[in-house]
Amino acid sequence: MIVIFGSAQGAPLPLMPMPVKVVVGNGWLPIDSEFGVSISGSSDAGLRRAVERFTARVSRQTGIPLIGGKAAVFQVACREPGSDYPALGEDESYDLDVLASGARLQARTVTGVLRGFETFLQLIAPGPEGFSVPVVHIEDRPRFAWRGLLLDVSRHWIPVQVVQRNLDAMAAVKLNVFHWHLSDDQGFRVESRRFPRLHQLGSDGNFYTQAEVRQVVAYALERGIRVVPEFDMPGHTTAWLVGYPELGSSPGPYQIERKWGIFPAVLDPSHEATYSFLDALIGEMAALFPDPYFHIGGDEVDDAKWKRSTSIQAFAREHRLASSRDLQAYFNHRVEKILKKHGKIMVGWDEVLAPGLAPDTVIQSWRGPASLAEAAAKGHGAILSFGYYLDQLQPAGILYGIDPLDGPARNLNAPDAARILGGEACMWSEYVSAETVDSRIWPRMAAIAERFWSPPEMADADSMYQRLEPVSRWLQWTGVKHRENPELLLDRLAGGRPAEALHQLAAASEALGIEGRRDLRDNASRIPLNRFVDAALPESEGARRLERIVKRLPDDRAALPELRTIMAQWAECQTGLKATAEGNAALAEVLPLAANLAAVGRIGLAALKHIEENRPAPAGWAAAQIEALDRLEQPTAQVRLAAVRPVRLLVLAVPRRATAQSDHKLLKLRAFDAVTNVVVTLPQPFGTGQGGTSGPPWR
Ligand code: TNX
Repeated sequence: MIVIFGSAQGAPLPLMPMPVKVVVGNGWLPIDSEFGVSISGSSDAGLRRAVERFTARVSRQTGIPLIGGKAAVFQVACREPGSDYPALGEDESYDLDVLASGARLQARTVTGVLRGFETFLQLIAPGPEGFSVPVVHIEDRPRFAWRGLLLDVSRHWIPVQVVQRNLDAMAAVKLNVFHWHLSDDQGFRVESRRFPRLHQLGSDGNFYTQAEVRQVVAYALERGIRVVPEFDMPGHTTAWLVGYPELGSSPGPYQIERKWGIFPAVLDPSHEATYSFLDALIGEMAALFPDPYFHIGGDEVDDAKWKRSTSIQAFAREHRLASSRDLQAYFNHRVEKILKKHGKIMVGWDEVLAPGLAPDTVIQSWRGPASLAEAAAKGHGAILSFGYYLDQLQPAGILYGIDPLDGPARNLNAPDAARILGGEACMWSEYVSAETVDSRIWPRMAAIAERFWSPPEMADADSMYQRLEPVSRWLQWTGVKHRENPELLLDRLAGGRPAEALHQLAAASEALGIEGRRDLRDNASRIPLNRFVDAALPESEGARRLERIVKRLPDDRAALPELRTIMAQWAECQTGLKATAEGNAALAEVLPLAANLAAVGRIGLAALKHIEENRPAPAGWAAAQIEALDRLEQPTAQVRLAAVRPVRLLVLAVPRRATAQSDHKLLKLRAFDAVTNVVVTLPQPFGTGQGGTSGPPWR
């Protein structure tokens, strides 16, 4: 395998996921109004629609209305007709050749063509002669067959339109599984005609009609994305029991949960009526979702109600089910049979792994690489989600560093390792709304998509970050609002007043993830997600750019004026914000943060002065600044100041005289931080090896 990536200018091509093989040549293929696509080989309606969408996107990205004419500019050769539905493990490979005179895309399947189109679209850029694509030869295929995104639409409602734009962005980075987490304690989100009280009483009116479900499934399949529905059971079922309390392990009545956490509502596994209900419901849902895989959740079952019920305990004794685990295994076994009857293969979280589980059941691992490897070693298909929890808002570099085949999976023999099908990032929506979800998924999801698609050697975080920024901007053309909505949220907070300082402050900040927002666990679903933290991004592009610049000091002094401008802006932030924030309750919590940024800016200015004048700082100065920066980095208003990181590097770049002993120690420690760039404290690996009822430590 050869991976040559780069462009004539030396910057890496903004491709993500990076293809298996990229050979860049000389010259460009111009895109003008005569750009057109011809299809040879197999050509069916699905492929023709894909071509239409593709040309519309070329037009959208360039602003050039395409009138066609030179139909042969882009030749697409697809060897096989499209399938009715994308299959797990289907051939997604493609070859793309771009010459100055025209381009050619070859693939066996329509899905391969779709993947190739996205690569081509990522390559379009304005060049010396107008919009063009570099001359290039690309060969590409995915590393893993299962490359997914879980979207929780229960904790916060996510309307169809938002789902669809995220499907477009998923397809753009070659993801192929949309895991739709459709029910949980806070909402049952699909219309059920068999059991209408599920959506009528369990959703606050926020549910997808069956027509909408079909629409989304069709939308996804046109983009080469499978839709795997999840109906979480037997726990996480409060919303079901509001309308059907008789299915519960205690009499009820039940109400939709308004909080976040793990709740006692749990289906009664001892009751035949539970299984006839599930048979009818699964039958109804199986007909809506063509995918052969059907997710039953199975996570985090609180067994208190089982233990307290005399009838359930009697049932357990009668069936020799010694523990709650056994009881859940019995339940899973029954559900698995129902799924089989309706032509479905079961998928479940780690907790469903138990002796006697049907061998084709796929395990999705949230507990970690050990349980992933265990599932694979026991003969099950396995998907890694541990480490890819988007709701923790970790930087892309951390997510990128996690590989489904790392850790214990390395010790698996080849057939066992082959059962690790891939991974899924999880967008749990406790602290995410329809407005903010795009910015919590993108662009970080693109880095994970590269992990799932590209060869494992493609692991250099610097290269990833260099490409992530252009890819993030490009993703806007797919329709996702990860950059647009946060700006709007800030303007809303400013209420029409000038908001420059507020935008600067947001650009210098990073929102805390789920662990940092625990104070909102109660009354949670009714608290609007319209604060500064909701507008702040998980990761600051600006801070990262500054870090890169500062790391080039003192050799590259050309950047000093720009650094000074930014530090001065920061130093002014508090003053700037005051006028915007006056009499505005929503911004009150942001003022101390602005004061902190101003302090960071002042430290930066002082450091720059030393650097510019090449004047050593007095003994103890650097250590004192580092200590101050540590304090300024402590979260305020549920965000962390990313601005601290480049300024810390700046302080370390200040020339020093023979340093006092205490300085030495401190600076050595800090320099280590700066080099490894460990900017967040990683949360403890959660749930590793623990029972089903205890959740991650932050819950
Ligand atoms: C755990 S891991 C959950 C979800 C929560 C999430 C919050 C798993 C299968 N369940 O119910 O939303 O943590 O991060």
